[in-house]
Amino acid sequence: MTTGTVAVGRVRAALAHPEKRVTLAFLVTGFAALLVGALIGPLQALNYAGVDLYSYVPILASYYQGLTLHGVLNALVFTTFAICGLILYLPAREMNIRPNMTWVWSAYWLMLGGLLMAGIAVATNTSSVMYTFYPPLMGHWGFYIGLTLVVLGSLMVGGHVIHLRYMWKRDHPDQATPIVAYMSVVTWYMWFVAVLGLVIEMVFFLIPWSLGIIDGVDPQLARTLFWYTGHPIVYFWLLPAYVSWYGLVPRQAGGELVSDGLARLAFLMFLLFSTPVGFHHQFTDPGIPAAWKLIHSLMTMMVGIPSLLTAFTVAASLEIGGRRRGGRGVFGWIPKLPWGNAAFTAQVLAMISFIFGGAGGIINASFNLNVLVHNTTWVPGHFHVTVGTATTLTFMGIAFWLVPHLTRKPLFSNRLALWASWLWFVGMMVFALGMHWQGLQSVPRRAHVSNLAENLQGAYAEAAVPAFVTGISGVILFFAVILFFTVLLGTLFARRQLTEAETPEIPWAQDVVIHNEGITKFLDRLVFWVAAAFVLVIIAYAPVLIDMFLNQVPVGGLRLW
Ligand code: HAS
Ligand code: CU
Repeated sequence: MTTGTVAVGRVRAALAHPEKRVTLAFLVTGFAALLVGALIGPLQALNYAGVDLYSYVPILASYYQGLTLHGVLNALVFTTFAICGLILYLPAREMNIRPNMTWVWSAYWLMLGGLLMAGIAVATNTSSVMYTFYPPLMGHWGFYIGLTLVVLGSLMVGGHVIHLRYMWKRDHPDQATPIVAYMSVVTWYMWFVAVLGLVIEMVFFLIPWSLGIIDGVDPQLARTLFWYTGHPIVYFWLLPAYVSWYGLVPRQAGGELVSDGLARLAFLMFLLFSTPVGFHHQFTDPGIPAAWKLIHSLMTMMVGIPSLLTAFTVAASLEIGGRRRGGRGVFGWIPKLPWGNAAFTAQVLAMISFIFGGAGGIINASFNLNVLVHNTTWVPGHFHVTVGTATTLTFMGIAFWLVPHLTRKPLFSNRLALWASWLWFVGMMVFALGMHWQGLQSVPRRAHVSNLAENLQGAYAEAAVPAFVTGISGVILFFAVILFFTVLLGTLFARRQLTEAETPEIPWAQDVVIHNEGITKFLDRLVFWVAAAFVLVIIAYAPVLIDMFLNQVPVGGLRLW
């Protein structure tokens, strides 16, 4: 083949799938945010081991500025950008419809503009308000408007994916939505239901407040609106990983998806139960009647069920793969899985971490146990094995095949990618061990414990062992970050182009046509299910929110940093 024909082939491929470039832009921007955010992480782990490195990092004015950057970039920015890439590209390819490029690029640029605004606000130390930005702490308006633009862009992408499914359904009235598209669209619908609280908080309260248009905000109302979105946002981070666990990983394992119906049911349950549970973040808040807290606690148990279904379906799907590869006996299929493939291994390690994340979550959600762990390091312990590993390590695993797929560049090194995945997994498990354990010793979260005031010296001496364990994890994770980004950048900047045959294809686990009949047809009536989700939300939130809106106690802003 001459260089000319190669070039023509490449141009044709790009024209056939122009959505590859926008997907890559979303992914790369997300991972760039993760690089900065994750590099701050080891400082925080070492903080808990009593090692204060903040004075050696002159660009960070305080522990709290570092923590805000870490949380905003990793949990809010990395996830949202990566998700907009993943669950735009996968459903569009599965349904074989080309997205409207002008629309999705506009969403991307809007989000990038928002990221720059919020990023500058935090980097210049005007907005060290953490990723929960509770009033009366007051950040710069650029922070709030920037984050709102990021959310708005994500809704543009989500709305478009919903529209693509609508077009697909029009052309295929006898078929059920293909499974990956189904899961993606349900995730976007869930996000639309979930985002309302945050949008109201930003548009009617925080933005006008930070601009000086209104004098005060009621902290209790703001917290409640925040957690209305703040819980389901964790499923917005998790469900795209589930899309891969159900829709792609079984194929990578050499197996298949064992149950299409259970997969759909699990996603529908997330649509219904993700949002009416936010009070489980506010069990210790005044102003919310205990009965409502208890109801949200019980609803949280409901939203645990689809994850238990997922554990069953995904494990069974992997088992088929392991047995097809020659595994025998009860556990003999496990060593037969393709552990040499980094794209696969990263995601299975992510699943294993989530067993612990889920167990901790159930403890958090228990009305009476929560008081033991709330506002201690237990909570960051929990969310580093959920969003920090189940989600992040899955996205890393996806990147190991998707970036070569999008760019036609070879993966820099599967071996290094395996090392990065294992180190991330081990580092996060050790971190979670240290943080959960310290939490049980009442060490507070979000505390600059390596720089305690004179009268508090030794206050957490009892937690010395888990504090040390946490510090070790920071060192392991530092190497994991370096290795992962070596692989990612090495892949992006590779000189060699893969041939068409060498380029990884999308590993669809299920490529059969599902007829739109019976229970599947019922599950496919998404507008009905969205309406049902709204009804549950109204029942769970209206009485308390109406009361809070009518009895506001606005307070002025504070800047404590
Ligand atoms: Fe959570 C706090 C309850 C899931 C993230 N959570 C947080 C915070 C974050 C977060 C960021 O009820 C802190 C917010 C803050 O800053 O204050 N969480 C839960 C519950 C679940 C849960 C019940 N959380 C998540 C997920 C997250 C996440 C997912 C991110 C992605 N969480 C809470 C509560 C709090 C909380 C309270 C407030 C605490 C407080 O006091 O402040 C459930 O969804 C968990 C269900 C999960 C399971 C596990 C299923 C296992 C699976 C893996 C199977 C493995 C396989 C591998 C197949 C039941 C699916 C097999 C492989 C082989 C090789 C054998
Ligand atoms: Cu929650």
